[in-house]
Amino acid sequence: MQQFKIMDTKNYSLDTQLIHAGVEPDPTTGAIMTPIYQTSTYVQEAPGVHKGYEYARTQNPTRTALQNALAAIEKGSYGLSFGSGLAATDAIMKLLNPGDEVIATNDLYGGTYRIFTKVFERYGIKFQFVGMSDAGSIESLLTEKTKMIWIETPTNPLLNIIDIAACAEIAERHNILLVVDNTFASPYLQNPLTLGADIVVHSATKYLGGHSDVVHGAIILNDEALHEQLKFIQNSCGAVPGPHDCWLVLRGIKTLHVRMQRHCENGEKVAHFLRNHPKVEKVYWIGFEDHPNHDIARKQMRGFGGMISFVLKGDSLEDAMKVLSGTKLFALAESLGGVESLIGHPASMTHGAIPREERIKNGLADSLIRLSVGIEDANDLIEDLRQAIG
Ligand code: P1T
Repeated sequence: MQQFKIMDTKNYSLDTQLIHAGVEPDPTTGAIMTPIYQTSTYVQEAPGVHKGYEYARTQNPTRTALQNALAAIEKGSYGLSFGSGLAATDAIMKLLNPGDEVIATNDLYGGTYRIFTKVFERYGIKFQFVGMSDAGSIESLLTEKTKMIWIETPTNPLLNIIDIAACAEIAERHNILLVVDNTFASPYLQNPLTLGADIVVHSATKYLGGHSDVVHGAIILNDEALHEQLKFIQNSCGAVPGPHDCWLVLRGIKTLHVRMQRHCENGEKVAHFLRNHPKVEKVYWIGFEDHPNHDIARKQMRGFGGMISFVLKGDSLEDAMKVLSGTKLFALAESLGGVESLIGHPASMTHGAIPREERIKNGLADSLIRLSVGIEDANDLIEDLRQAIG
């Protein structure tokens, strides 16, 4: 069998990389689309004599194509795919040892908070959750035991912006790892590795997949030794995705640029509509010039995305519930980043795992409504919100 030849896409723009990176016509048939290698094992000619593939937990050609594509579009050297975003997070945490400490942002996906506090704290890893709008304030919290800074930016669901380059500078000086969850931005809007981050993690379930039809996770990084460790964990712990799921993400990636452009356009229109609505108290959207870290968003991102949160005047949970049940186009569902618009209630849905006291302290109100603005017609989306808000 001929080996896969991977096209070197380094000199092409991101829009071209999204379509070609990692992907080559199938060497056996010329199929332009990477086949779904639905196999658990590969036949060897003699023990140890094989075509580079031994067992599908360890390697799968569909996964290899995706991992190479992920590395290219995140401007990294290596990509690793996992069965979910949280499986990728789990693998990163397994780099640590009992007694190690992690400084994590205090606004983050509820499932990430849950795996940190309910799983890894049991294994002796300590987490400190802190506001990071002023990245410089992290430094005073570091101890000899701190081994990792974990950030999401923009954060889920309050759309805080954290200065990646400033965090990377602190992490480098203290010889600790900076991990950036880049799910909300996607590689189209932000590339943390180019700003000095050590590891990028994605819930590829979201913008990368883009069609709400697959659960998937990804890690991208530059350091060879760290890649070897994570590849070892990927194979040893086995949270690998199936080839069909890899194929769905590969297909999603090909349209990331055109989808993200429309997510950004629609997000801007919906954010302004909400801000001007008399019944809306506050809109969280990173494109507003008075967003506390708007300048940092401008510096490190190429657009503002499709994620918006808001609270109604009066801060009434009952009114929020009416809006949540009243939209027709915005579907009431967990998740984000798909072509269709979603509406959600973080306090009871995506962030239900965070104790209420902790949530409120960090600014996540019971009445907060979160939108994942899709790529439908913006006027239809605005009309839907208008009739639901009343
Ligand atoms: O769902 P999964 O693919 O395991 O990804 C977890 C995850 C990680 N990081 C961020 C920033 C996320 O938003 C998520 C998943 N989030 C949702 C399901 C949600 O609706 O917010």
